[in-house]
This record gives sequence, C-alpha cells and structure tokens, in this order.
Amino acid sequence: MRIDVATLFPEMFDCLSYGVIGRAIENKLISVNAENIRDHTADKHGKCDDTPFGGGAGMVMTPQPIHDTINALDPDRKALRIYMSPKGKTLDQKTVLRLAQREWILILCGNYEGVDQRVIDEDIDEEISVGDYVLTGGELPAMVLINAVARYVKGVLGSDRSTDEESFSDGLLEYPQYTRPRNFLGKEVPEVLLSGDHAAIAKWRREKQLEITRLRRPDLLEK
Ligand code: 4G3
Repeated sequence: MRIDVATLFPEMFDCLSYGVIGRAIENKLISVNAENIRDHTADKHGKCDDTPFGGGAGMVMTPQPIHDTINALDPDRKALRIYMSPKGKTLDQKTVLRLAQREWILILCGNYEGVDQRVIDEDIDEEISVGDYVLTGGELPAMVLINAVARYVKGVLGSDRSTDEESFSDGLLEYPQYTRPRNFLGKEVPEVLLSGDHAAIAKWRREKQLEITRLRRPDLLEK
C-alpha cells in the first residue's frame, strides 16, 4: 500500500519508522511519503497561509500550494484523497477496513483554522475525523489513521497476531488479558485461564466482554 501525506511538517512523520509500522515500511509492505506543501508554493517568501475573508481569528491555508502538492503526487487522480478534519466522519473500525483495501491513499493535513474550502471541494474525496476534539494540525490524526489502516495490510502483524480476535471486530470491547507471574501483589490470575479447558475459557472471555461493554459502552450493544 502506498500512502502519501501533504503537510507543512513532514518531519513529524519520522516517528512512523518505529515499531510495527517501521518494520512494515522496512519490509516494503507499505510506503509512506510525507510531502512538504511549502515546497509547492508559488509565493517567493514561501507563504502558505493568509487571514480569513469575512474576518475572524487565526489563519487559513491558501489553496494554491495544497492543490499543486496533491496534483504533483497524484496527477491522474488514482489515490483516495482524505482530509483530516474535526468536521469529518468519525473514524471507526469499519472505515479502517475499507481504507485498508485501497492500493493508494493520500492524506491532506491542515493547520491553523484549516484549509480554503475550494481545495476540499476540488481535490478531496473524503473528510475524516479521529474524534470530537480540535488539535493544532491534522498530522497526529493522519498518523492515527495510517497506524490503524497499516495493521490490516497483509503481513504487517505477525502470523499468529490476529486482527479478528480484537476489540470491535465483533462489536464488543476486549476481555481482560493476563500473563506471568500467576500471583502479582497478592492477586491471582483467574483460575479458568489455567484450566486448559478451551471451551470454558472461551465462555468466560465472552462473558467478560459482555460485562465490560454493558458497563462502558452500552451503545455498542444496541447495534
Ligand atoms: C480546524 C483534525 C483544525 C479545522 C484536524 C483542521 C482535529 C482533527 C484543523 C480544520 C485538526 C480531528 C486541524 N484537529 N479531530 N486540526 O481529526 O479543517
């Protein structure tokens, strides 16, 4: 899978060279290219923002450098083009799985008060939000999206690491996990997990999932 990012802060994406995603990039399962929007501005001083028409606080990113960045990366409109925005559709596991099927995605990151609406209308396919809060830029949301999507690219997780046993894959929250030691600070690991009775373990885990989901996310049980 190819992932392009259009951003004023490409160095922020260096953190993708760590951990599971870093290994996936090394192994060429995914490629991430962070493109500096400032490298595409026609302004001789490198300016990429301006004051909002109609007045109001802050700055808005101008359309020309963004439009030219996107169309330099994807001249034939083959990528799925996403804008990270607080007013986008909230990211969920279903959307993650749909995006993971794509060969090529391009993510636009806005800063300040966002980008000129005309570049969204002209160049963007979908607006996505990572949650109901505002950040200083779309870079951290883009990295959340990249991480969530990359996990579903074939080969990224180890062979026995399953993505269909985890939270949300069956619409419920996860059961609690335990590992060694069997006694920690006087607390014992639940006996059933040591029993070797796989049917009993599966039943206990399902009950725990229902219990925690009823307690914390009753909205998930409605669905
Ligand atoms: C305001 C995305 C701020 C308008 C971006 C872009 C949060 C999210 C920004 C705008 C962001 C999110 C940049 N903050 N919840 N900041 O996904 O278009």
